Amino acid sequence: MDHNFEARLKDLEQEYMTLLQQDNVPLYENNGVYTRVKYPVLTPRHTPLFWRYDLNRDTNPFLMERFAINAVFNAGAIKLNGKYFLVARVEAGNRKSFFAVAESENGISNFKFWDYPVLMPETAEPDTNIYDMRLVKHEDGWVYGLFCTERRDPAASESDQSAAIAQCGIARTKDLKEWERLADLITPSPQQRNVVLHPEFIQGKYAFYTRPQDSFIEAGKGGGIALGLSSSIENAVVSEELIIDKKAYHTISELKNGAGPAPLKTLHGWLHLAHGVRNTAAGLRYVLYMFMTDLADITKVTHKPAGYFMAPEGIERVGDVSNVLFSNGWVTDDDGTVYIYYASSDTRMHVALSTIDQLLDYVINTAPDGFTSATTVETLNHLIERNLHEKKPTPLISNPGYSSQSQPSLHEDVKNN
Ligand code: M1P
Repeated sequence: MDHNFEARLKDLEQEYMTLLQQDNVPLYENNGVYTRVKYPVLTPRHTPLFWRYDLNRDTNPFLMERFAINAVFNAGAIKLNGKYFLVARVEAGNRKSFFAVAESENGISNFKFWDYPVLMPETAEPDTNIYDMRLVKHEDGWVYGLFCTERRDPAASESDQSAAIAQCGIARTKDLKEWERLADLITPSPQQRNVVLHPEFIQGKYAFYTRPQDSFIEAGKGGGIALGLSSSIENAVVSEELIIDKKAYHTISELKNGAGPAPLKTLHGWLHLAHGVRNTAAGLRYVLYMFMTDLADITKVTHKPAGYFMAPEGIERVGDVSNVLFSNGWVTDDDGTVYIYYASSDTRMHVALSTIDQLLDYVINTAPDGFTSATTVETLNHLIERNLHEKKPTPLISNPGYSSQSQPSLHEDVKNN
């Protein structure tokens, strides 16, 4: 074995610098909706060497990895002071996750972790595991991070060491450095994951997208993405969860679904990105889908294209939990560019690029699910007919006032996300 400490360290440093300096490039993708970017934006190899190695020759003569990083995924995202920040779920080799901030100047390349991970304060009931932060700049002036806090189920028998209770942890910050932990969200549901804070007050209250869930994995009779209101954020209590986007038989979300990042406000409605889950012989399959809710009534889904928006492809299909795409962060630039940060297979982070105009066109003009094979053929035949026999295709769903050439741009400046 080569014990040449200095030479190995130089190699490690070189490899790390090359990775961080690698410029990312949008790939040519022809679906017209979004463009994937070539390289993952964060992986375990992006974590600093001084997290993984004891760099002291005396205490670590073999230059061994002393702290394993298993995965970097499911990052919340926000743009602050012109920079793009990801608050990633970093999973150590011991399966415990924690949050760490990485920043980039352009949102697609050179994401660099801050030296220290987030020191998340705890409530009186310590967290065993924390993960999947959704960041939102709320109109009350705070940046909130909502995340899943997981603890062992106190009712589980000694022989069952996997039963857990998931709940929503809430923390707030001004700078992503200092975090104030608030009380965990209380809801009627025994389990809670994928909770997202709406960026604006609704009827003077904080609005939470929740996912009522019966058990740790199964949503059970918890039927989909819900909305609930709380008058307090410091001691948030949602007493009623109204399902706004339910799971449905023989769809991409027949098993369960969950909200992604906080919705984006546009002139036409709130754009939502979410994940849908179905079971297959090969295990669960997680895909991303979109829908839009009404500006005046955020419980009302106005548009929902059939099927998925993005599904795992190529290398994305393989990882710790294969066949999973998951997104809990996106960022909008003032020019309408949307950076969709997504994780593949609970292993690494990627970004895809789109625009508010493209996403609106996709959501408004893609046919909804008719829930049967016959209605699917009907939708396809409608498109074929128009393509073969009409010179000027019209949108499937009319969108008065909207054209892809419209000036000014359709998106409203949403500076928080
Ligand atoms: O393993 C896939 C995902 O499973 C959970 O999501 P959900 O609660 O919707 O099933 C989460 O643990 C998530 O972190 C993970 O990516």
